[in-house]
Amino acid sequence: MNISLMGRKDLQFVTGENGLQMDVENRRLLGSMTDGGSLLRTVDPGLNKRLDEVDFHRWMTDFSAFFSLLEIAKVLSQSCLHFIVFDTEASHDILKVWDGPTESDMLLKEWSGSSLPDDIYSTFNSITLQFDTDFFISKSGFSIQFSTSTATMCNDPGVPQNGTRSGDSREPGDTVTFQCDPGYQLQGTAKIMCVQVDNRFFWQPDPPTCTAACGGNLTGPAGVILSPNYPQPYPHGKECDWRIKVSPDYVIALIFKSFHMEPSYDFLHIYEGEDSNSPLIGSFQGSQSPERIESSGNSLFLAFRSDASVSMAGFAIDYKEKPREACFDPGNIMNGTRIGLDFKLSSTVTYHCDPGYQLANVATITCIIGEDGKPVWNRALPSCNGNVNHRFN
Ligand SMILES: [Ca+2]
Repeated sequence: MNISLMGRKDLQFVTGENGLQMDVENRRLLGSMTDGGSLLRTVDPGLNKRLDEVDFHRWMTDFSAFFSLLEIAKVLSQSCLHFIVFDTEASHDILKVWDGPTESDMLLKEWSGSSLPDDIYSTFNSITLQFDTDFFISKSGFSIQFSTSTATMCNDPGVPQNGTRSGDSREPGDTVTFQCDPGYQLQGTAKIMCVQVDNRFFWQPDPPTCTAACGGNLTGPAGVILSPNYPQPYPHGKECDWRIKVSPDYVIALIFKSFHMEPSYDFLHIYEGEDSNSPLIGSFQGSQSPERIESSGNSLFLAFRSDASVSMAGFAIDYKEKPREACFDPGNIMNGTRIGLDFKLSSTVTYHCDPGYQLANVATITCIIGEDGKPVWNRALPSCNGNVNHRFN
């Protein structure tokens, strides 16, 4: 099926309740189109006056493969597709969008599942949508708005999820750079340039994405470990290994920020050492993780294992190093200051409150050997309370 929408500037294509389907006998496309967003109607070539817009020959030819193609051609210069609704059977009912005709081989992107895609732009004067569905399970489908304009500069390259962008200029020759949030890895190139070729304006190379990778080697003094795809559910059947190694004479603390795994089937195993032959500290699953784990040596090995079904959001874990014979930096308190920068065993740190605030609890903490044989502060931090017997003049 091929629907050429000549010169239309705003048009929505909405699949029917049972997805996009074709009825050969009645020569009817089960799906609907809307003009301007309000009027939904089924494209029925037998009744519809827009017969000339539907290339029946292609439609019928391709029907045997249960294949549909919507081609929007002859727009001014570039098109923008804006998704209003998107819900298809993940991995089986797939929407593909090409820059130009399919023969151009320039696949912009493909989607399936239930996340709403971001806007997507063509750089040619046509854009092609192809929707492939299998014979099973139909979701509500998609609704897409499209608009066209004459390009004079590159499109907004967007900001990657879990990342940031520096630079706003989009003229030919301009560059913008991207950076990922801690724990995410840049897929692609950090710096891209706006390029003009004839009437086409496009970024080269394509803007990068930021993804939570499956495993890695971490050597910095601090960092973040995220389950693959975090905060989206982790993939099935994954084995991801992380090695953390900090300076000699330092130990590692893991601080669990979030932890959601399928109980009894998906695990995070943590080993005291460089690989899985080292002693196991613990195997964690479900939503029960320790608040914090501290190593005895300067390396930890984390092994994530997911089985073939059911996935959850996974985990976000901060790690940081500290000298072996010392407590962690205890931090500052609100409305107060501290004296003492030495966190070694038997060192003390003392807190003072700002004027107008009164100290609650004991002002001085001491680094001692805790019950687990590791250095720990002997008591909780004090706090500074405001408006205690405070008189307004
Ligand atoms: Ca699972």
